[in-house]
Amino acid sequence: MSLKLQNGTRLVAATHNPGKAVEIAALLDGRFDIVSAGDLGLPEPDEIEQTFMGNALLKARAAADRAGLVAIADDSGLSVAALDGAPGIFSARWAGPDKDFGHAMKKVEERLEEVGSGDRAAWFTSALAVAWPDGPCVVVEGRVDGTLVFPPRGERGFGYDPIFLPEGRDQTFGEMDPAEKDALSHRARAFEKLKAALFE
Ligand code: ITT
Repeated sequence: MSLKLQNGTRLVAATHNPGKAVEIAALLDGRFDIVSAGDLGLPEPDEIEQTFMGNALLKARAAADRAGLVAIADDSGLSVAALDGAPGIFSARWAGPDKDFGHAMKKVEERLEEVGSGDRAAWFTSALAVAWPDGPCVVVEGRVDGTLVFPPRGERGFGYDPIFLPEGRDQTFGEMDPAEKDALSHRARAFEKLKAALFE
């Protein structure tokens, strides 16, 4: 079988995060016929793996097999150097059941105060996995480096965007135009690799 995805292929975007779904659709640039996991009523699998790539593969596999369609999943998160890479794969879980990222960003700030480090280096990672129903899986990873700022700045984007200042820029992901974030984000970098590998 061919591991190339033809334009117009029907794809499941295996995410229940609306902010991510918007970015995935923008980064795929109208190339595919996308249906979301939410629209199909697919359940959210437990993210039991220890890596971004492992969890991305798990989510893509679950959606592809359930839907009988090629699925694309993202597993991503914020890693803070002074916190030994936390929250990392636990980024969504730090926001609690209410998905309160104001709380999660506060927790990052408090943990940094606790460790007493002035190092504000951080990075976002995105692992993107594509799975064919009962078939193979491909996974790639992208990363963007930056520094953390407190208090949070900007209302755009989602998750930890308001505290993340990408390298060489003076606006946080929460302040910048979504198209600018999509030109340099971890997710965009992972998509570049996916495009090189899979898109016709
Ligand atoms: P799905 O698993 O349904 O896709 P999720 O939100 O649970 O949704 P993850 O397990 O991959 O997704 O968690 C990633 C978290 O990391 C996400 O909830 C955000 O808070 C954060 N994150 C990832 N990418 C981000 C970005 O571009 N900007 C800000 N925060 C981001």
